[in-house]
Amino acid sequence: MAVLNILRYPDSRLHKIAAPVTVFDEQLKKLVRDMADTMYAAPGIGLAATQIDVHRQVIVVDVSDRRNSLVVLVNPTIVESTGLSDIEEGCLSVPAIYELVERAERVKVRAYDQNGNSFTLEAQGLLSVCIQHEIDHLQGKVFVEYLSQLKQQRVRAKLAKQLRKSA
Ligand code: K1U
Ligand code: ZN
Repeated sequence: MAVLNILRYPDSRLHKIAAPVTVFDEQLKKLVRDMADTMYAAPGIGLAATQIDVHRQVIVVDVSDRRNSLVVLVNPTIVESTGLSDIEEGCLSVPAIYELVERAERVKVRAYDQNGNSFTLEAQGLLSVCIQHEIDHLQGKVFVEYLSQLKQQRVRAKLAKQLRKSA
């Protein structure tokens, strides 16, 4: 089991754009296992490789209550989105900040699993929002960057206070 360090906003490495995975090998399977361990330990319901400073298009998600329904998305692409969600988001890279961001209620995603098998997933509700949030991470975008400048200033002030407290 390997629980890895999660980058904290505003770390500039969170803005790197992830490259597509081209080789589905043992190293990729280990990355997926480590990401799942890190997500469950946090605890979180999703994690993008970007957040552990690995800039490859890999996401893990588990929104189940029993934490036993891991979804692995390699090179994910949203091919359809409909509706408007009203679910507040959190982020392991922005601890203790929860905000509403405009997201689609339902998405259809094409991706590969860790073995290189392609599949299509139709998601709604929390799973849909979480997948959109994680795909943003792969594109170097953190959810607070959708907020107004004023709200972003408040977030930065809160995070700085958290850091001072923990020092
Ligand atoms: O990407 C991340 O930082 C993970 C993030 C995913 C997410 C949560 C909510 C809406 C959109 C995306 C989290 O997991 S934050 C933690 C969290 O929401 C949670 C943790 C434990 C139990 C239930 C939820
Ligand atoms: Zn996040």
